[in-house]
Amino acid sequence: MQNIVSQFAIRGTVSEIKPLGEGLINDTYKVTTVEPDAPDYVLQRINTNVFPDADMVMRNIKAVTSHIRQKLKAKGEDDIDRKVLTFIPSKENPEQLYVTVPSPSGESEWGFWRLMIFIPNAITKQAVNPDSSRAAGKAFGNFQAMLADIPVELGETIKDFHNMEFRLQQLREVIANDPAGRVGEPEVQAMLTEIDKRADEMCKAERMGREGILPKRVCHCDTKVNNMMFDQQDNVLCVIDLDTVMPNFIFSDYGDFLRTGANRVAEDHPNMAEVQFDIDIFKAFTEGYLSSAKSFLLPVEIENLPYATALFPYMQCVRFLWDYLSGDKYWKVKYPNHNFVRANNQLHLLLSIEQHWDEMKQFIQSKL
Ligand code: GN1
Ligand code: MG
Repeated sequence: MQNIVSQFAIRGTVSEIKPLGEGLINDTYKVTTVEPDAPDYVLQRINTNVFPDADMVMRNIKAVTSHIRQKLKAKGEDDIDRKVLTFIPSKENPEQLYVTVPSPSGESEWGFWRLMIFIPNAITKQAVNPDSSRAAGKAFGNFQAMLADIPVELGETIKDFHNMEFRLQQLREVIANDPAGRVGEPEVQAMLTEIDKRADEMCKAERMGREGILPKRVCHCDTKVNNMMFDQQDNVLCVIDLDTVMPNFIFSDYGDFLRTGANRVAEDHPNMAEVQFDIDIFKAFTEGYLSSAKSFLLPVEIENLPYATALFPYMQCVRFLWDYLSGDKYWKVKYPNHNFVRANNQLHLLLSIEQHWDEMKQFIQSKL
């Protein structure tokens, strides 16, 4: 690993490299340096099963981070290195923000690695309260606002990632093949009935996109609570985990945050009675988001924020169920029906959200 780090244009002498965080997709390490004035770094191997075009991922990230950096400078912000991620170029090619490493046995590439500056004195959270939700809403709105005029077209790093029609199609295919022999389970059938009932309504974003009334904008597309860094005073520093940054409907960022932030329990909590939508978190996040995003959002986007709130638990239910029926190939599982429990949790979150339509709509109106 020392060897990999030495292929990047770093400052300082490496003293230690050890695993960092609990990410389920990429492998992450903290690289500590000896000199007090040299930064520490975060080394990551990109999971090319999930992100087949790692070069595209890094080109997107380069465009996004340099654009945000310019914006922060223009605004006269201080401490910019803590407010946007800084990726270190390879020594061999200063234009390239990753290095490739051959496998130990030499026959193929072992991995795409990248290195970024470690942001000191920052924390991530697994859960939010109304204050941190408001701050998060504002930060994701700002993130979209800063990227509204990015001069390059970003690539789609995972094709059809948040395309609801595609996710339902994937589910239908796995039902037809039933590779794990799980389709006949009564609980699965009951869930499929709930999914079918809502399928048409939930695909409306794709239809509006085709009709040309709903734009795609640069979005983060993985706005889970833990993809944001806070300082010790609970101010948002920056948004991290930029692999999925790509053009999408703004519903992605708004809806996916609420899916994790406004669930009273974790996304795999097994007691369905405790899966509840927290309307206070919804209100705080929405208030923060609208404060920074309402200047560029179209009426059709604002009107459909309650739909976005429902869409993401629905989509995640479909995706977890798809993986359960596939035989657990995508998400790591800790016990045999873990993916089914996750899917059921998301369905119950959706049912709870559906109890709050009017309240959500009224609240949004009151903030315009
Ligand atoms: C994955 O990598 P992570 O844990 O932030 C997934 C998201 C899902 C999430 C569910 C690339 O996110 O789309 O919402 O799991 N990311 C990818 O926990 O599939
Ligand atoms: Mg993450």
